[in-house]
Amino acid sequence: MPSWRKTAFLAVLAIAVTTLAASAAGTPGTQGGAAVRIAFNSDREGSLQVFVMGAGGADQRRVTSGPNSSEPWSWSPDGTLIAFETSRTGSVDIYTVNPDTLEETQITSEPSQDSLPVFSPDGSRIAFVTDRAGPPNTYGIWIMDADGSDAYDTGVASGNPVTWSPDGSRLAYNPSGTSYIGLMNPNGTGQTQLTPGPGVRIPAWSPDGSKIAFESFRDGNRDIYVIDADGDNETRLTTDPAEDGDPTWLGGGSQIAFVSERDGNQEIYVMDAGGQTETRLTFSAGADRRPTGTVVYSAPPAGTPTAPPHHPAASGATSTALAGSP
Ligand SMILES: [Ca+2]
Ligand SMILES: [Ca+2]
Ligand SMILES: [Ca+2]
Repeated sequence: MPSWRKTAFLAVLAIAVTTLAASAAGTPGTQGGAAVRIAFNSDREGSLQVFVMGAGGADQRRVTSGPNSSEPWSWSPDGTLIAFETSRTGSVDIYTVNPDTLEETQITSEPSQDSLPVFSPDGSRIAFVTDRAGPPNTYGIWIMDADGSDAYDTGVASGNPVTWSPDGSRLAYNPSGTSYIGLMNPNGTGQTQLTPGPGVRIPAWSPDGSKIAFESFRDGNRDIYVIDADGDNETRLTTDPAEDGDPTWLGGGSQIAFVSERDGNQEIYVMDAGGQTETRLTFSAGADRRPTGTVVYSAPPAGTPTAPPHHPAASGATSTALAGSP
């Protein structure tokens, strides 16, 4: 099991949800005339599945089904595919799903635990974390073509999420056995330490390449910080005493979405990139987490489908996921 799972937010996987998410009023946010969408992970209907919403929290809709959990980690750069990991196959594997057509493609099928898929900025490759080099449950960073072919081992041990620089030349990561963020070339060379520790992980590179957001426990509880990509100007962005983590940049980089437990359970929030104007986007009794944002350059077709329910709903629960949808 990757180390991020062991230290993840309080596990709340068993909550049976009986209420629909209240969709925030308004329409998805726009940046430069293009709609912003957020993929995220929620167990509001049973198991953890992939959902999407507009940046304002509108039109929250489930896009995966199937047994066990499915967790999103990145969008393809053209905004058409969400890369996710799932344990539906027995071992963990990487898939993509088109959130508008719900068409899925299985990318990995090895017996190893293949997880944390992140598209390269040009969409040609996927960085991921796997134990396929062995021994089991010893994780490292690999890179494969986007169709799963030509996978190679960077030789760098890590069980935590990675992020690409926007030019594709560097990866930020959390080396195994450390609690700081390092930088490296995609072939594993050129390793440097970016942040001081301790308790630092889940880096997210800003779209303009100038900054890296991350989460850290360094001030007593989990909060979100940002640092220049050259290591200067570390700044704390959240100050709530609750757990705040999982940062992701939205669209052009003017906002950061994140997860917080400040309202009692995991919910997704958005703030501006300077840490002001925090807005709550999800209102579900379930765990809502792992946001990943993208800019969608063409609006999704009207009446797009929702994945059929897989898990029989608990008594009184509804399986409808179209909160706020037309
Ligand atoms: Ca596998
Ligand atoms: Ca906090
Ligand atoms: Ca929630």
